[in-house]
Amino acid sequence: LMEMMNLERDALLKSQESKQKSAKAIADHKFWKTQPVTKFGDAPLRSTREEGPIEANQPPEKIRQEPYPLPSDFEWVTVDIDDPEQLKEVYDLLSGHYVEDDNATLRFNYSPEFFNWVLRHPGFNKLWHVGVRVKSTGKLIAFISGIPHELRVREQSYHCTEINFLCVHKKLRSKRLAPVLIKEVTRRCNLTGVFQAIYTVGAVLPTPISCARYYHRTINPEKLLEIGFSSVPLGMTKERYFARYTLPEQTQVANLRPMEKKDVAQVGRLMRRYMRRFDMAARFSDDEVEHIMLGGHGHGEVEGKKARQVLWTYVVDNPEKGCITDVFSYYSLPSSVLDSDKHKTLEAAYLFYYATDVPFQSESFSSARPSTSEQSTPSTRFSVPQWQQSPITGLSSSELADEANVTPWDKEDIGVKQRLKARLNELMQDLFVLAKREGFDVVNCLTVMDNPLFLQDQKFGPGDGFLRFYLFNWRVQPIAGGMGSRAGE
Ligand code: MYA
Repeated sequence: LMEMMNLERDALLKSQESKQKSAKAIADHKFWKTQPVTKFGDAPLRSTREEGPIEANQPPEKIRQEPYPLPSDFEWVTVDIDDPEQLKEVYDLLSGHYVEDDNATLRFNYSPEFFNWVLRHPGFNKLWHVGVRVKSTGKLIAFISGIPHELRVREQSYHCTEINFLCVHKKLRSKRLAPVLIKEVTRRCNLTGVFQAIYTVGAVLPTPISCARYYHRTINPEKLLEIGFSSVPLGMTKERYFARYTLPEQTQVANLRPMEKKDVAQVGRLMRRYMRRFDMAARFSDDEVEHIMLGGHGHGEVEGKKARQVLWTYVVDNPEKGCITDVFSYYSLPSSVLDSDKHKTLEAAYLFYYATDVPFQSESFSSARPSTSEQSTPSTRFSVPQWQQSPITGLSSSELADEANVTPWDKEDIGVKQRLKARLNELMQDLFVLAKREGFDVVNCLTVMDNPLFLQDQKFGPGDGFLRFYLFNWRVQPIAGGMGSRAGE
C-alpha cells in the first residue's frame, strides 16, 4: 500500500510540475497574483504554526459596496433557485458548458435536483448564487456559487464558503469574465463576514494545497468499452474482463438499510468523530448532516415533477451494539457522452461521505450516546460575522465533544488500519451492488480520506483526471491524502 501511495505521490508531483510549468508559460497569472492565495514562488511555511489568514478580515464599511463593473451588455443577477425557471437556466448553462475531460468526450451533467440539493446547504445565502445575464435577451451566460461551510485545517477552524459551479458560456471564454465572477462572489462573501474559501479545480492554479487522483470502478464493463471510457487490458480476454467486474446480486453486510431521519444524531456523531482523524475536513452540525446525507433523496418537487433521487445513503444498524456503526453514501453525477452514436449518458455514481466506528472500537465508542437538547441551528451557525473575530466554531458543545481525543489518521496503528481496510472493503462491495441495482455504469472516487485502503482490492482503476484542492486567504503547509473533504463536485 505504501508503495502504491508513493508511486501515486510521485506521479502527482510530476504531473503537477509539468502542468505548473505550462500554466506559467501561458499566463503569468495576472489575476491570481492579485489575490490572497499562496503564490508559486512563496517560501514554504516552516511549521504548521505559521498557518493562518493571508489578509486580515475587514469591517463591512471597508468592503466595496457596489458590484464590480461588467462589460456594458451584461448585468449581475442573484439566481433564485427557488424559482424552477431559474434553476432550469443554471442546469441549461452547466449541461452545455461545464467541465469536460481533456479529450472533450464527456461533460458533467449535473441534474437540477443536484443543484437544488447542494446549493441549499443549511444557512445558505442566496446572494452567493451569482449569475451574469445578457441585458438585451436575459440569457444566463455565467454562474458561480458559494455555500457556507465550517472548515477545520489541522487544529484551526473557520467559517468559509465552498465555491463551486464556476461556468462561463463557451462563446464568452478567454475574455477575463472568470476573474470578475470570482471577485464579485468574494465581495458578497466579505460583506456577510466570510473571508476564506475552499474550492477544487482540475487545473493547476496558484497554489494547490493538496492533489487527489480520480479512480474508477467499472460496474457495466460492456457500456464502458462501447463509450471508450475503458479498454480491455492487453493479454486479457473480453470474457475474463467482464468476469472481473461481476458482482453478487445481494448485499453482504448484516443490518444494512437506507438511512432515515431518526438516524441523524448517531450518524452525525459517527461522522464528526471519523472526520476528526484527517488533517482537513468540514465540521458538520447535525442539521448539516441531515441535509448532506438525506437532502438528495428525492423529496419534494423540481420543475413541477417529483424530484429524482440523486443521493443514496446507507447505515449499518447493529442490534448487538444497539447503535449505528457505519454509514456510506454516494451521489449521481452523470456525464453527457459527446462522441458516441449509441450512448448519450454515462451514469456515474460518486463515493461521498462515509464513516465507521472501527478506528474507535478499542475505546468502546458508541454512536448512541444520548445527545443533549443543545443543538446548533443553521440560522445562528452561519450568521456570526467574522470581521472582528479569530476563527470560531458554530458547533454545539455536544457536537464538539464527539471530536475529542481522536487519534490522527497518520498515527493510527497497523492493526487499526487492517481492520479498517477489511471493513471498508465490505462496505464498498455492497455499495457497488446497490449502485448496480440503481443502473450506474461506474463508481468514481478520489484518493482522499481512507480510499487508498480499498482501491486495489475493489478493482478501482486510476483515471486520467486529478483534482486540486485550494484555500483562499488561508496559508497552509501541503496537506497529504489524509483529508475528509467533499470531493469532486
Ligand atoms: S472548478 C470548475 C470550473 N469550471 C469549468 O471548468 C467549466 C468550463 N470552463 C469554464 O466555464 C471557463 O473556462 C472558466 C474560466 C469559467 C473556468 N478556477 O475568464 P477567463 C483563471 C479559478 O479569461 P475562461 C470550480 O467551479 C485563469 O487562471 N480560476 O477564463 C471552482 C486566469 O487567471 P490568471 C480559473 O476560460 C472555481 C483567468 O481565470 C479557473 O473564459 C473556484 C482567466 O479568465 C478556475 N476553474 O473562464 C474559483 N479557470 O490570468 C475560485 C480559469 O491569473 C474561487 N481561471 O491565471 C476563489 C474563492 C472566492 C470566494 C472567496 C470568499 C472569501
